[in-house]
Amino acid sequence: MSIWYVESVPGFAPKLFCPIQYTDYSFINLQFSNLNMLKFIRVALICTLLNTIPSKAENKYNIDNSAKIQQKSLSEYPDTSQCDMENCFCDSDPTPAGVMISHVHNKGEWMVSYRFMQMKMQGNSMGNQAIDNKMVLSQYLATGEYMNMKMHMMMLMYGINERLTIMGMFHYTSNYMEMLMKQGDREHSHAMKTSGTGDTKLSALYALIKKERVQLIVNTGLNIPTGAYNLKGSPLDGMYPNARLPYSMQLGCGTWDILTSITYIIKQEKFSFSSQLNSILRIKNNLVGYRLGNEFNFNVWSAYNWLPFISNSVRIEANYAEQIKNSDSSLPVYTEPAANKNNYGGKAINLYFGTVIHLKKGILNRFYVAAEFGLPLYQNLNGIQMILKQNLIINSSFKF
Ligand SMILES: [Cu+2]
Repeated sequence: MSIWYVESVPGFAPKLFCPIQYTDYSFINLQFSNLNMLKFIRVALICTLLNTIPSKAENKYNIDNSAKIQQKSLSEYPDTSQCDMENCFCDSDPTPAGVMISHVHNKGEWMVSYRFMQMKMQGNSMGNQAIDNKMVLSQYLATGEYMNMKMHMMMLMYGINERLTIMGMFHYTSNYMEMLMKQGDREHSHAMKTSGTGDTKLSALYALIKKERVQLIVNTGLNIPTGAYNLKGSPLDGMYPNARLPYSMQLGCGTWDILTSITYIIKQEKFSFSSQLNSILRIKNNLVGYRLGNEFNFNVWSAYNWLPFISNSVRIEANYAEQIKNSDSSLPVYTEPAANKNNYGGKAINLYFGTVIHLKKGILNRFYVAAEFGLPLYQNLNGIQMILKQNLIINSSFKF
């Protein structure tokens, strides 16, 4: 087994945001083969927006039932845009570890957070069917067998005023991939590794609604291509000698992208519910001559605070990514699936279980620790791609 390294200076694995994988958890494999993801995302957006007017519905309910039921409408809850720290919505934040945008800060408040993500992939799929190495090797010289992607993220947030918060996010990524190569009649293993700092994301979050029990946050931002997207193999490499590595082994996407999201959260005494729609729109090709596909991500999650300082959550994440537009013409498309731009993008649904620990006494109120574990429910991907087995996310933050 030969191992070769590519150590990059700046870098980021764009495919951590490419929602792509397959599962062998067939007992929970939902069959949505006729599901049109774009239609789904349109519906999801409409649902999120419709969710934002429960106060009207509830007011009507209250008027209809006022004689019978003493129920408070959401619009009657105090507006917390001027709240003190102890009473803020954000101070009992049950947001799962994998959800990035869920709150704005008070004026002058800082938050620093560290998030770790690890995705493990094994085997290959074509569309929504698992396929064996033999099948892949009938079309390519090599096939991915196992992949481990780790990402470290540092995030900084600052409250400009009670409704507007700015955010910066920095990445360090490492990718490890084991492959099987075909050389004549013989097969041999091969590993590749890339690591380095990644793209940088800057965002502005605005709370359209910031009440004690309901929040609606819109976010718009920019992906700054600080990650390497021109990593090459070593001169002695068997597959990419002095040649550029496939799209998925690069650490950055090389493009300035527009990030948007809309998040709606309702919080009851112990239950909270949230839906969120995220998108990454890529406008121009990078200097190599391609751009990754646009991406859409829809999250629904619910959390239950069964003790004051601990909550558990269930989250469903639906992803849709388009194919790569144009291509890196230096990549020989028959080498391996990852070198062929047709093997990128698709639809996937993942299920996550999470825990949040947030002690609310004194200085500890400023700390937040959360972990989430994800399993794939469904995937239908373009071409041949590796199968997601699990996703682990750990997040901690501190406010000051
Ligand atoms: Cu924050």
